Amino acid sequence: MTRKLTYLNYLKQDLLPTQWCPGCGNGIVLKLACQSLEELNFPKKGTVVVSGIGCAGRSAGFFNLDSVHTAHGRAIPVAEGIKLANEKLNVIVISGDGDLLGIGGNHLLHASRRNTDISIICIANAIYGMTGGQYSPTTELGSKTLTTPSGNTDTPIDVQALIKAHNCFYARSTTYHLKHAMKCMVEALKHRGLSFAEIKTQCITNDGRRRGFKNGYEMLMYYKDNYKINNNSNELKHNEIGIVG
Ligand SMILES: Cc1ncc(C[n+]2csc(CCOP(=O)(O)OP(=O)(O)O)c2C)c(N)n1
Ligand SMILES: [Mg+2]
Repeated sequence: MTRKLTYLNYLKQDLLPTQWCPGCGNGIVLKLACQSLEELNFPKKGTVVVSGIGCAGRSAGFFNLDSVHTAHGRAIPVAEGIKLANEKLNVIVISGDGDLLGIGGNHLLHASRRNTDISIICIANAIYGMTGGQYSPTTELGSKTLTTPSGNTDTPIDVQALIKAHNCFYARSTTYHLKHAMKCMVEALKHRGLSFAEIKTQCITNDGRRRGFKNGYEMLMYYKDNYKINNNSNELKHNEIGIVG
């Protein structure tokens, strides 16, 4: 059987393998994003990827098309600027939960008010991975991290509610649900206006190991067992993944 590997055209193959840790989910998101670009036949010359800072923020550099590695938290305003300068471009942000919802949270809030036509893929590992595992705005209540050794007591951001408050596109998936995650990305990329695909992604090195997971595989099995697909609802429950549009 011949495998279709043309999605690799969207990657700088000479940079592979990535520098991400063994068991990290970022490569899964990167591959699915490339496959989504291929599915939609996005032109390499008409597409730009923007990332902020963090492990997830390294994503932009791997794409074999124009990309920008911005300052921490600033991927969204840079993407908005690119779109304003040339509205014909497909402008995609790929970055981490800390970058997009923590330091960059204010930009997300206001970009969603403007409904800027950009697609945002959030690598949501619920941790500040690159800097050692400090808790992030999406860390679950009770979760043990470097900075919450007795368990997180801060309510995580309700990302769905934030995005839907301004009637933008929201989808949620995980790195276990490969076809579903790709569908979320494809629909987010097709959407006109601001779209946000939150992909729950495992970080074994600086998150999972503190929570008792032995390896990335166990974290994927956690996603498998704990997230159910619901594509027929306008509002996803905490343990549901789906496209709410
Ligand atoms: C202005 C600024 N503040 C803090 C940092 C340190 N810093 C680098 S990456 C990072 C966290 C990134 O977290 P996230 O976006 O979730 O990405 P991940 O590493 O988890 O993929 C922080 C706080 C920085 N580089 N710049
Ligand atoms: Mg993170």
